[in-house]
Amino acid sequence: MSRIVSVGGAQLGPIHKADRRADTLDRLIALLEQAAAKGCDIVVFPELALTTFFPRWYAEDIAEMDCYFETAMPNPAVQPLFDRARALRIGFHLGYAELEKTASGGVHRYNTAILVDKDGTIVGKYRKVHLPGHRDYDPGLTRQHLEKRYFEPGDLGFPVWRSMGGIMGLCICNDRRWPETWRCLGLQGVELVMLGYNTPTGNQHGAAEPPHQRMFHNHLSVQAGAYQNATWAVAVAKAGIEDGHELMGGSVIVSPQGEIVAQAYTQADELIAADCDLDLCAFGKSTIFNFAAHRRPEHYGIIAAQAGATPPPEPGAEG
Ligand code: CDT
Repeated sequence: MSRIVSVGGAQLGPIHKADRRADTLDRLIALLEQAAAKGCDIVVFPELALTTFFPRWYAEDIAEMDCYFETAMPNPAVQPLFDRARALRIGFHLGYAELEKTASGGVHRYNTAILVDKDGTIVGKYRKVHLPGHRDYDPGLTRQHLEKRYFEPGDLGFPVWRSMGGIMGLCICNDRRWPETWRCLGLQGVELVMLGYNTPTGNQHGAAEPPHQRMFHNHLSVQAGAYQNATWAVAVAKAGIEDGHELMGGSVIVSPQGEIVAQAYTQADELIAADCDLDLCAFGKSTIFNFAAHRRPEHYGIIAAQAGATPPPEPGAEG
């Protein structure tokens, strides 16, 4: 018995500020068609897959960036992707900037991802919880990373959905570095985690963290999250030199044993694919990571009770 979901990871090369939305959509649709031709059930596009990574630019008035946000999903600009996917009977995951208008005339801005099934129905939505970077312009940095300025933290938690015969979960970019993300999904029995990322190859603090280490951290996070929760994972980059700023590639599909089973080798538009047998999750979930048998939540209260670390007092500082 097996439950195979054929998964495509549609890595994107750079999307420059000046690129036309219709041309970007054509690139996504070309990758979707490649995935369908390979027999994929679902294709995963990156974080903020419709635009340049605009949080690298500072704007005094955040509304200046609203041109990068979607106010509805789908909308006329992305409808061709939904239509083509439905015609090809392929699901997809898409990251985008979401602007939500409230009944009282306010707005919320989120870094969002959706899961769309083979009928073109949006079955799941996730809003990024762990927003990296900073809120204000910081002249001390080699480049800005202003996600905290342009987005609010997600308000939907870490939900999962039953789709395509399995239990599906989403997270976005920086979320992959936090074990809390994976465990919240793991505790709901997740079998396939989909995520997109825009990760610079260089450290914005100018620190000695060379690109190979940053790629290692990318893979280490996804492989650990997959292994420790006995789930498949697909992590997909927007890569290459975007408006002069380099983003890493290295998109991967990772098995529930934590092994990379497919990996991109370019920083351009590139499809990776693997047949993911969701039944392979059962081994880890029923043995070393049988949560019901082995977890000790009575000792984990500190994780949900505080954000920052509280080291013990220095010796001699007590009195
Ligand atoms: N997009 C995103 O979340 N990128 C971050 C880089 C943060 S550098 C301040 C990441 O964790 O990959």
